[in-house]
Amino acid sequence: PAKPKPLPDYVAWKDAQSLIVHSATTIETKRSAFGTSVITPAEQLFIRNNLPAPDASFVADRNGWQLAVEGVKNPRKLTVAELKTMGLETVAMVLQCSGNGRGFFPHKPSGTPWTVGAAGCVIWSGVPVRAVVEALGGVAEGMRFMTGTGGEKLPEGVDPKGLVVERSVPLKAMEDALLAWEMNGEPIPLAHGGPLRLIVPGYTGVNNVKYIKRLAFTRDETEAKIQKTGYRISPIGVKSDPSHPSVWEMNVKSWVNYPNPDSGPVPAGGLQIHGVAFGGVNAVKRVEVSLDGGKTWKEAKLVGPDLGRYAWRQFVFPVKLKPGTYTIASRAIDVEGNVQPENRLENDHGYINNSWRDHAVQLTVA
Ligand code: MSS
Repeated sequence: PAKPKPLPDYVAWKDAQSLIVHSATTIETKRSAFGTSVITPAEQLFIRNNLPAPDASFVADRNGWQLAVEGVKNPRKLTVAELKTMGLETVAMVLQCSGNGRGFFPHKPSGTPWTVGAAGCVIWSGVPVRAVVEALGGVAEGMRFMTGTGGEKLPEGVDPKGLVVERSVPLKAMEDALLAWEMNGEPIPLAHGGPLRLIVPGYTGVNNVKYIKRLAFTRDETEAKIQKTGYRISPIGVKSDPSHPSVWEMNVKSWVNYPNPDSGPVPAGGLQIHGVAFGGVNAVKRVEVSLDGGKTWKEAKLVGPDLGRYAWRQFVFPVKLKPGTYTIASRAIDVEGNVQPENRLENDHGYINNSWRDHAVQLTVA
C-alpha cells in the first residue's frame, strides 16, 4: 500500500492515525476511527476546504472579527464581541460534506472519493441568527434567502464570483441557524471556520460557511459559481446549471462503523455491530440492521445520549455469528417516515449518497 500522506501544517494538531489525507484541503475520518460516544473530537473531524485554508492571522483577535449584516432593516457591522452579548444557543449537529459517499458512485465523479468519513457530529455554540436579525430590525422586505460569505482573501486579478465561498439557503433555514464561535467546548479551530462560522443545522457541509465575514438576506441566490453552477444535482454527464436542485437539506442516512473494511475477519461468537444514524433536518426514529445484504432486517437499539434532531444517534446490534460471510447493512427511518433508500440518487458530481447498499460492509467470521 502507498505510504499515507502526512497531515498538512495547518492541521498538524489532528490525530493522523484517525485520518485519511486525500489532499491538503480534503481529509477524511477513517470509518474505523468513529467511536461510540456520539461526538466527534476535533482531532478526528474531517476537513474540506474549497480554497486554501487561511493563515493564523484570522484568529489573532477572535473577538475583534467583523461580520457585516445586510438585508435587514438596520444593516451594520458587528464584532464577535458584540455578537456574544446578543444571545447564546448550543446545537449538536451532523456536519457532512455534500459529497460524502461519492467514492461509491461507479461513474467516478470528479471530486474527493469520500466513503463515510466526510462527516462528524459536533457541538456548536453561538448566537442564533434570529436574535441578531431581531436586534437589527428584522429581515428587509422581499428577502427569500440567507447568504453567507466566507472571509478568505481571494487572489487579485480574478473574478471573485468564480472563487468566493458564498452560499445561499432558503430563508426558513434561519430559524435554527447560529453564528458560532465555539466547537466542542473550544474556540472554533481556524481549520473549522474560526473565529466565526455560520451553522445551518440539517444542511450539507458547504452551506456552513467558515470565517464568515458577511451575512446577507437577499432576494435571490448569490451569483457565486459555488452556488450558481456548483453543488447541484444534475444527471450523469450533464453539467449542472441553475435549473438543477441545489444541495441544501441532508437526507436520512446511517452506516455501520464496526465491523468495517479495516476490521478483517473476526472469530465466531458475540459481536457488537455499531454505527451512526441521522435524519438531516428530522430526528431519526429507528434503525434496522441486515446481516444478509438486505434480504431481512431487524431493529437495532439506539444507545447513548439523544442530542437533538440535528445530531446523529449511535445504534448497536448485538449478534452471535457462526463462521461464514455476511453483508452487513443498516437502514435509518426518520420521524417523518422517510426511509433510507437501497439505491443512491445518480448524479454527475456524486452528491448526497445515502444508499444503504453502498454503505454495507462485508464481514468474514472465521
Ligand atoms: N467555508 C469557507 N469559507 N470555505 C470553504 O472552503 N468549505 C465548505 C464548508 N464551508 C468551505 C466553507 C465545505 S464544501 C464543507 S464540506 C465544510 O465547510 C467542511 O467543514 P470542515 O470544518 O469539516 O472542514 Mo462539502 O459540502
